[in-house]
Amino acid sequence: MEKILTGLQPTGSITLGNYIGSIRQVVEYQDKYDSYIFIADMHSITVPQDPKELKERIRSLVNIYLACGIDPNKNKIFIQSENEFHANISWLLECSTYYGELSRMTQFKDKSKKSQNFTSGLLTYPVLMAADILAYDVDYVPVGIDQKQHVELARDIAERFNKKYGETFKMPQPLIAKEGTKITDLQDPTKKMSKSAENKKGVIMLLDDLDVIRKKIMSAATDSEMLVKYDPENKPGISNLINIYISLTGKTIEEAEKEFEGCNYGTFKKQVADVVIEFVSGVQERYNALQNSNEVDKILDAGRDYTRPIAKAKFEDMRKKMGLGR
Ligand code: ATP
Ligand code: LTN
Repeated sequence: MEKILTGLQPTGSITLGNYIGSIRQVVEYQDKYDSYIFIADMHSITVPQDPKELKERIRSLVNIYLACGIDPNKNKIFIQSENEFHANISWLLECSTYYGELSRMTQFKDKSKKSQNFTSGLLTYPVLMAADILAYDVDYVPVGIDQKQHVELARDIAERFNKKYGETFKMPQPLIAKEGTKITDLQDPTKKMSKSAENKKGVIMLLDDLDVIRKKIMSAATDSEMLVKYDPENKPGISNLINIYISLTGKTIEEAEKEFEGCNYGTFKKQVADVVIEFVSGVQERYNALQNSNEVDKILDAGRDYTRPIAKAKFEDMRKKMGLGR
């Protein structure tokens, strides 16, 4: 079975956009691939974090994924910082990576522009990501398009290391999900629904209060027509609500348009809200049960214990080939 690995940063709350555009696909992958999922907590500290909040977000993120359908029997789920070999491998790889390569990364250029006092971790971030990937000889790395460049760098580093020290790493490939449905902001449907949006009125968080979700949907921006029709260009608000509706019901655009023929926008929004609330309340029920149990600790212990020896063996192999130690 081919292997995939993906890392999740424990920053911000998960939105309905994240679920429809990304988590759903990860849930599908678990039946096709030998899947590794980890919380990239060491990547998150490349920018300032509050320690107490970070700890809560790590547990919360694992529980959200489990509540959304990630099956711990089909995935190795672990926390990056609990497997110290990622950082060890990262250092060895840093010494096969050029400063110029890292300073040319788009994410680094964008993020370093925002502050004068950025850490060196922000620069070396992609090497730690390469270590995450190369430690397990994975075939594919499911990532958003913004992370593709980092996976390509991991390939360059792997190739360089293999050439210099002998065959050590498998070449990973980025797996960019088929154009997922982009969910837009309910208040400004020309913008992506984003967890870092300043105004949260247009953003549905999976952990939002159910009444708040209903209000957000009922006050979503629409248009002056009275026609439930899929036309993202001219009717972005209505088209976004249709996208949400069909994503959660599995219906087609045509079926949805037919169903709401002649409906006013209030009735249509109420139906969308019902569907979203039914989905979210199921997620929240499972999430709350997990938050109140120690099941997640067992899952994370098992993930850590499974992955540590694999990453350790890779580290030892590299160390030996590089002439380190006795
Ligand atoms: P930020 O506000 O920090 O940019 P975000 O909410 O946009 O965060 P990311 O962490 O950048 O989310 O993305 C995580 C995954 O969720 C990516 O695969 C991305 O494509 C997907 N995703 C995020 N927002 C949406 C959205 N509105 N519609 C569809 N997919 C989305
Ligand atoms: N950089 C990624 C998170 C991440 C990752 C990884 C993804 C860290 N290590 C390894 C895939 C493979 C992000 O910000 N989304």
